[in-house]
Amino acid sequence: MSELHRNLIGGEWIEGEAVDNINPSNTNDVVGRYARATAADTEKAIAAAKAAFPAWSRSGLLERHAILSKTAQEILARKEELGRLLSREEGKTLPEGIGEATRAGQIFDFFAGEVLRLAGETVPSVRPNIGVEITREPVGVVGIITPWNFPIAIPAWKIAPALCYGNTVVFKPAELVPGCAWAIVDILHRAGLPKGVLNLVMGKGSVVGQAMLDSKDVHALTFTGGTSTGRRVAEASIKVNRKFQLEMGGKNPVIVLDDADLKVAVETVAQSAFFSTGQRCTASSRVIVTEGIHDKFVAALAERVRNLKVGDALDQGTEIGPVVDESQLKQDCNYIEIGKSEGANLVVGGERVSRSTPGFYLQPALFTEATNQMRISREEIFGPVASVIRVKNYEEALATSNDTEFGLSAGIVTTSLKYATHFKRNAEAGMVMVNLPTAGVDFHVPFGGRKASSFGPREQGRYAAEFFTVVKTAYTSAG
Ligand code: TXE
Repeated sequence: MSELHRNLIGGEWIEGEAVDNINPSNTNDVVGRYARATAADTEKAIAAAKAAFPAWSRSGLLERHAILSKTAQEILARKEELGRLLSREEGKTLPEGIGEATRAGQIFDFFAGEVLRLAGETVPSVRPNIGVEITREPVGVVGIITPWNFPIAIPAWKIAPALCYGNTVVFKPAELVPGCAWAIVDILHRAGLPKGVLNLVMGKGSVVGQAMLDSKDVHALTFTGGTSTGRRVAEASIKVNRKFQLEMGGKNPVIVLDDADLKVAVETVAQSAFFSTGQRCTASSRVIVTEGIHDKFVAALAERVRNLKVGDALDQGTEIGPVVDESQLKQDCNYIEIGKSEGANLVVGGERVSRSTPGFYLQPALFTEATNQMRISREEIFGPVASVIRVKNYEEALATSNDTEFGLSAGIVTTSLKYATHFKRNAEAGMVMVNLPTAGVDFHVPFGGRKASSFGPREQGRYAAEFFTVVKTAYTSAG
């Protein structure tokens, strides 16, 4: 039997009930055994983080810089191995897995630099002989709750800034992906983090996550996941006056205009909708196409989707890995049935397919003749399922793209500077893409959405300081 990967609480590796981590490409393959934390473990982790905060919040900048930098170097040196682990436990393809591991390393590298760049402001007072200093301080104990779809990048973009700015952390990864979470915590621990600064509690959302939400000693909570869980985080946080940040779902549009380059349009939409098995909050599932290009675009896209190679995430040549688990696969298939019953036309895919190993394989599904009012156009499916909505012109395309409760990412494929410029200004989304997939963002610039997609300050890049610090304004009289 393989070694049990334990939780890290107060600097000690703590036993717990063993849970198998299953490979969605091959359910006979156990990726590893991981300890499940209890509510009591979670309380201990929070207490350890609280105890470690005074010293860590005043720790030397060079100490923090060295730990984050060392972590970045180890992740980058092991990116193939970590990428493989990621693909094995989550199901995205190996190049996607290695790309994500690389990005995690780059994020730690970025925040290793940010440690040395935290600046404040000194301004004159409106009163004579008084000076005003504006500084940023760490918030305290930060709770981090992450989803399964980016098992190493999302933990990295929350843990790195939390530690960079002097906070201590209690980290709860999604149940389906403990492997990457454990690996990243192990690397940080060995890089020299003092006891209790970073605590890992793997386990159920309803137990471990809930214990974090209920604790008055978690001073800030950053969450990425489903909309209904996000609401629980918000409600629980308001009760204890906790700072919180939510990244939730999307129903991201991509517009294809008559003047688009057909090849660019097909590739942009195929990438946006189906890569990473459509399991990205920035994936596009609403393809809004103007009349003049509609038929030839749909024919070319259907051809591309028909030929997408679905298979084992680790196999060379696989373009689309499996869906993450049985329950997500059921959700995807259920929405495909809903789409058909609503009158959309399933032109290609949508059926469960088998491969040489038992896994959760779904042929990417493309609907046409959809309307923006259908449930498949309004609710987040979170799988390789996209619908084409036909519109008359740019104005109708823009109105349709904004007619959603979400607002994470929005794309347009056009050769017109006029429409591209207008769209960048008028798309109701946190991120706008011109001739680029709706998913796939840089690690050093802000990430986040509007409306029901996000709440609170942006993540990533220098904007992360907004959430992971609190501002202090100090006045000094010359006497
Ligand atoms: O999310 P959950 P799930 C969407 C997507 C998907 C759906 C459900 O539509 O089909 O959400 O996915 C923890 N207190 N997205 O079930 O449950 C949980 O353990 C505290 C979109 O994975 O929200 C996990 O660590 N925590 C999203 C985290 O919350 C709780 C990415 C997210 O899980 C909790 C993922 C509780 N009571 C899913 N219950 C995106 N937009 O990126 C659960 N958790």
